[in-house]
Amino acid sequence: MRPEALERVKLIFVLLDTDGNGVLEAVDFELMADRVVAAATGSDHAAKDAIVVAFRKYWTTLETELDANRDGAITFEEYTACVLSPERFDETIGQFAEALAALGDPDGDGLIERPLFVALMTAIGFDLPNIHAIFDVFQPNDADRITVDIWVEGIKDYYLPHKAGIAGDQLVRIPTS
Ligand SMILES: [Ca+2]
Ligand SMILES: [Ca+2]
Ligand SMILES: [Ca+2]
Repeated sequence: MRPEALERVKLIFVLLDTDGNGVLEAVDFELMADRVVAAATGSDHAAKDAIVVAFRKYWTTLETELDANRDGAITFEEYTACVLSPERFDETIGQFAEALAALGDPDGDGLIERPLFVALMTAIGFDLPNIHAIFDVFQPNDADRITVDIWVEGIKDYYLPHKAGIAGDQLVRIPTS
């Protein structure tokens, strides 16, 4: 695994542990879904339901694949096994990526404005300077909008252990400016 990928895995574990008790459990994904839905201003019920479903599938996939001792909680040690067989998570991450990016585009024009992107990423727990850094790497147009497609691909890349030098690395680095 690339060291950049390990840093990404560490960060996402900390963020997914929404209640901060040190392990991932079903409740973390319910809390996270609530926070993201609350930030999804302008989205309709179908789009909000889709992200709730995606977060629940995210949890059930992790539980099925990674809860080695079957205690209903995933430790960081258990979680890191996800990088050994990333293909088992492709479908789940893909569904999550599509549902999240859709919340960024409530008017369906395929473009995401920076303020809504910031709101959604803040709800997940990323730091503001990192959120702006990744938005800039996603090549916003003159109206400061990125495409839904580039965000979906960025989310998928984030989870791939062999990837380095990708947009998602902006979320784990300390911005210098
Ligand atoms: Ca937790
Ligand atoms: Ca466990
Ligand atoms: Ca839009």
